[in-house]
Amino acid sequence: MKFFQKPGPDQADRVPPGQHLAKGFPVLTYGETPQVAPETWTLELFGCGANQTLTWEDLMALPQQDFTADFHCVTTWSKLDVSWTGVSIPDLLAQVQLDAAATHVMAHCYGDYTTNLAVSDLLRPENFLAHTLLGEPLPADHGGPVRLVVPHLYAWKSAKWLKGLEFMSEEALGFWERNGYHRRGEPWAEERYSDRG
Ligand SMILES: Nc1nc2c(c(=O)[nH]1)N[C@H]1C(S)=C(S)[C@@H](COP(=O)(O)O)O[C@H]1N2
Ligand SMILES: [Mo]
Repeated sequence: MKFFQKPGPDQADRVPPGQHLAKGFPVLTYGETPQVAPETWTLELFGCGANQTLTWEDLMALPQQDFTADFHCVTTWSKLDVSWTGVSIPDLLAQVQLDAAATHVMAHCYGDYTTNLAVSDLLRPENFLAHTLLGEPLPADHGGPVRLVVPHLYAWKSAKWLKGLEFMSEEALGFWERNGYHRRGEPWAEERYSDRG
């Protein structure tokens, strides 16, 4: 069986260095897959002036958009043009009055995975919370009911089963970042591993 395809000429310039195109859409999860029903899902926005809990209904009441984005896993597979539906991060945070001190964020997940981002890397219009993948409810193994998607960074930043965004005035490291992965993870610069000794 062949797991990787050679990118065509039109796709080659969209595949970052050291990456290969995956067939299908692999699932990459550390540990068990949490089972979270939309009715019980909540998202806490907290820290540095944020103080809000969103339910599924609240999320659905926000502007809904289709997003097409490339997806790059640090284990070297990439998938181009994944189509999702959800809510952009600027729309999600429109009502949140963040302190000027809020420079970093920790994404918290059901199942206790965490990943860290700079606020400037989170607050981009191409970032979003996804609840739909290819027109179907986001499957549990891909992070349903709701995941974060941050296309410009390696996919370990795209937290599945998202349950919280914690705003912070200094950087803290998430799960993979404490275990050797790069604090930022930009695929075109191949920011795969931490340079801390
Ligand atoms: N909560 C949680 N989010 C996670 C992970 C995880 O193990 N737990 N794995 C990350 C990694 S390493 C990748 S590559 C992508 C994989 O997403 P997929 O399983 O939908 O392909 O999810 C990221 N988000
Ligand atoms: Mo990954």
